[in-house]
Amino acid sequence: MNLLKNQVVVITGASRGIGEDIALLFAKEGAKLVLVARNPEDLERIRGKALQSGAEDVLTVTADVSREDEVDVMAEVALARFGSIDILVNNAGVGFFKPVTETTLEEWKAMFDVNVTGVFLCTKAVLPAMMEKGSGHIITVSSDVGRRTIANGAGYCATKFAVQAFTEALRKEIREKGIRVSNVLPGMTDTYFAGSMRGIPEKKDWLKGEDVARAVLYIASQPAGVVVDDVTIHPMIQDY
Ligand code: NJP
Repeated sequence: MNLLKNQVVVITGASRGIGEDIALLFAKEGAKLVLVARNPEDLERIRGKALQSGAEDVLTVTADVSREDEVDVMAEVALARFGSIDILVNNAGVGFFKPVTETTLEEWKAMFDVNVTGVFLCTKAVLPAMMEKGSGHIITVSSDVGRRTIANGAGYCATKFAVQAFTEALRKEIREKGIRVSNVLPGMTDTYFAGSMRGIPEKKDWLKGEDVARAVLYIASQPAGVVVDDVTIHPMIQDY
């Protein structure tokens, strides 16, 4: 279909789960991909699959999205290789699901470092080039619990509410610069990440990563001048 032909797309957390499925779907649409995560071996595996799926070019960058130095280098090498960044997909995320009394400060900080600071740093790193070009799209994989809360998810929900606030304010701030800001808010999705949750329904009802990826593609492939703000996607049966 080539919906993303000549589009340079940075995807964080691209080494498995939802990020992998976004990478492979975008590859089929002919995008040039920059795949980001901390584990280089996993990234290389996805790079091979993305090239087989039709990606025009694939660069992998090992980086921790919560580290400003590594994120800045990621943006620099992406720009050096491709000359521009058209779409940033902020997808990397971590979650610890347990009662507040059992949540350690380390876990709390890890969630805020990746889910909130990581989105801030990656967005900040790509914005100057987008502003110079006068176009771009920041798409963040938030969560349906960025708008509602669940028991045993207080810290995680707090990070996703924070991300919703950050991106909604950013949308107003950079609209005039020609840059779109969109969010996908998925419900339970069958990934490694979701394996860490407790007290939730049986896995059979969950979304697949590719369901979320299709929502991201829908957002990313709108004509210029059309902005999809938020897409909430969840399983038909979601009783948690
Ligand atoms: O998670 P998982 P999902 N720096 O664990 C990477 C949201 N979400 O695909 O760094 C850079 O399979 C990690 O790679 P590595 C969720 O909040 C999910 O389910 O090598 N990258 C891997 O590629 C998140 O925002 C559900 O460990 C880092 C990827 O992130 C997004 O969906 C429901 C990193 C995580 O893959 C993708 O999650 C919902 C770092 N510091 C929202 N830390 C759900 N699954 O049910 C991790 O509402 N990564």
